[in-house]
Amino acid sequence: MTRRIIHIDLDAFFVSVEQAENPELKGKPVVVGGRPERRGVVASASYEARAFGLKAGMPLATASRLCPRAIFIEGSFPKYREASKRFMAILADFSPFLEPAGLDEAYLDATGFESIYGSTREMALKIKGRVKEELGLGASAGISSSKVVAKVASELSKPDGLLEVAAGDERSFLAPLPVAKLPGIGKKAEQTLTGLGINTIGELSAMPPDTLKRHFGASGEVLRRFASGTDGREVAPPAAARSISRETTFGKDTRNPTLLKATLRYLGERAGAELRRQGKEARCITLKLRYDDFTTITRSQTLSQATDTDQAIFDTGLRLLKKALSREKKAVRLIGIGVSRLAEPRRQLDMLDSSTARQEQLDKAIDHIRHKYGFTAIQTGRTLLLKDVFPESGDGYMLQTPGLSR
Ligand code: DCP
Ligand code: CA
Repeated sequence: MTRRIIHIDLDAFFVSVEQAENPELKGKPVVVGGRPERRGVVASASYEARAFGLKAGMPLATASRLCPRAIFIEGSFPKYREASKRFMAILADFSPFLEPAGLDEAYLDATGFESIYGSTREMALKIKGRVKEELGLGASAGISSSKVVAKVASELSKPDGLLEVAAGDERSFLAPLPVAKLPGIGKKAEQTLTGLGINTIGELSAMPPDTLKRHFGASGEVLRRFASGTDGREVAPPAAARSISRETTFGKDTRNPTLLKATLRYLGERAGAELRRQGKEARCITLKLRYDDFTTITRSQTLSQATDTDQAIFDTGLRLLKKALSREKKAVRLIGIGVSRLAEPRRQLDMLDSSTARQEQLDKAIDHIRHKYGFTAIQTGRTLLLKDVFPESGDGYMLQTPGLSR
């Protein structure tokens, strides 16, 4: 029996959340990403704004030039995360075989659900209806026998669309589409293919496997299978994250060590909070810096013992930062910190030395307060000065870009 998979993706997600909250924004060119005079890029553009050529990733200044009457909104990540949670909760009501693939998209395995909803199409329509009714958001859905074809179909049906590809039609559905529509084909692969005279997915599916292997290595075979509409990947909950990181771009490049340290402390606390929320500990701490000339460095340190305390994350990050600042005098554009080599805690409580135990208790108490009253409800002395640098939302500082402000 062929599978029935639904791929569902919210239309202009960040913008739609803003429009649902403020109906005056509906039907207008709206951009989430920040004020056009600020640095940064478009995170999400309404379809009205896209008519002017605006799209995600475009510098805000360019966007405002192309469409001067567009409405620019800073955006608020906690709000989008909340909407995402509610979206996923609706989907989970329809099928337990649910695989989130980002904040605003997911795959559902709907095989065998026809008897409940009449048809997969009916099921997808019901999902769209509930998302509209309960969240005020538009969604597009693709239905097919595999994940890759379902995703292409939902994308093609946007906005507010629904497109079903019948079993057996997968290959002919994909064949006329440009190769860039195939998931897995980025800008570079597209150029390579164009260079080889391959423009459509159909042409790609007919390429000799050897040629594909020469240009794309092992992924060549995957591309060829995807292009012929063959994709056996199961709908499965995603594996646990292998690392957690937080980063931000400064409004103005900086050499101020106090500001750099305070921001590092704040980002480290955000990463630490997520680490503890997942009940994990980390063995490796990584610092990331991007300088004013866009050169980017990362420096990592492996710890002798896994940790989940803010203090240990910060201490290690600070050591790496001091070393980097002593070596390089360029101004810093972006700073980030990450924790990796994650593992479940294995130690016995009584084996902890008492200072670590105190740290862990402190973090636990702070997490609790933050969960109840927002991230900046309680702050370490070091991060307080960020008040003058970053605007605050209900749940922490608003960093650039909103997508990374968690
Ligand atoms: N996003 C971002 N920066 C990007 C791309 C996306 O911050 N370069 C965020 C904002 C988007 C959300 O992720 O609203 C979802 O990304 P999508 O690619 O699904 O884009 P949209 O939902 O905005 O539009 P579409 O209707 O094309 O799905
Ligand atoms: Ca989307």
